[in-house]
Amino acid sequence: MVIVGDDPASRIYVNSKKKACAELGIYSEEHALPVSTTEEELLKLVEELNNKSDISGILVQLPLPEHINEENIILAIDPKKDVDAFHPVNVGKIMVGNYDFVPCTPAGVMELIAESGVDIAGKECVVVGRSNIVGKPQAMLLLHKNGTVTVCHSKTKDLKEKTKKADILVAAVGVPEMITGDMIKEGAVVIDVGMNRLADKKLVGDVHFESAEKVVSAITPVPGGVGPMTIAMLMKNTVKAAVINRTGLK
Ligand code: L34
Repeated sequence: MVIVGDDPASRIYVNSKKKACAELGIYSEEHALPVSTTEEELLKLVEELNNKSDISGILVQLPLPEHINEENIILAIDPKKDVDAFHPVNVGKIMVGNYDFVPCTPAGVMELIAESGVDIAGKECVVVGRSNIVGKPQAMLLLHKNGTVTVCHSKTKDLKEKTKKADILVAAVGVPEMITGDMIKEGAVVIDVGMNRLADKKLVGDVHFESAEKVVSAITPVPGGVGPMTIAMLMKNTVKAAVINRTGLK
């Protein structure tokens, strides 16, 4: 795990990842670098980790400080060690539908849906948000499970009209409590990927839980929903990476 700078949220997430590794008996090391780290220095560290045979997975916690180009760093990670599945090779594999690593947050959402016994095939799935980390891969994963997928974003006209049609609604916009109960279809399954810290330190999702709860058949809370699943899926990818890198088997 590589963390650059002192973003408090990133610190919490990386600590949780370290703890999960320890609990499972996965060896982990943390490389905490100062905010003044240059792109060149970070690239050098990634290269070193690429070449270390006892390291199966590399995770560079995002966001990175502004002076570092995230794309360059992601491109430098060996795709076989890319447990986030952010490298374009792994992104491409997801698009094609033949992949080793699934990005952790969308994978966690899929696991939640599957474990709840919800069948995705033929359902109206609406993803609100189109980030490379969540929205786009989420849409692909739902499509692979034969959902009818709509991706909404900041330029979408009449968002409510779209969300109201969703049997499965994934909110990944990053706007606190933006999706309210009146925007949700009766009986829908709602997955809240949002992780917004309000001024009073309260952590809320992208869904207004109190109004949504009255309408849905199932909904994930924040905290205690998608966040811990993200970490669980990272562990799954890491074990997979260890097997692939040591044996060449899948
Ligand atoms: N490289 N960067 C990389 N990989 C990732 O997979 C992430 N992400 C996102 C941010 N940057 C990343 C995470 O790890 C978001 N994320 C993440 C992971 C865990 C949790 C939230 C976001 C989590 O455990 N959330 C807790 C609450 C923690 C708190 O109190 O702040 C929850 O119960 O939702």
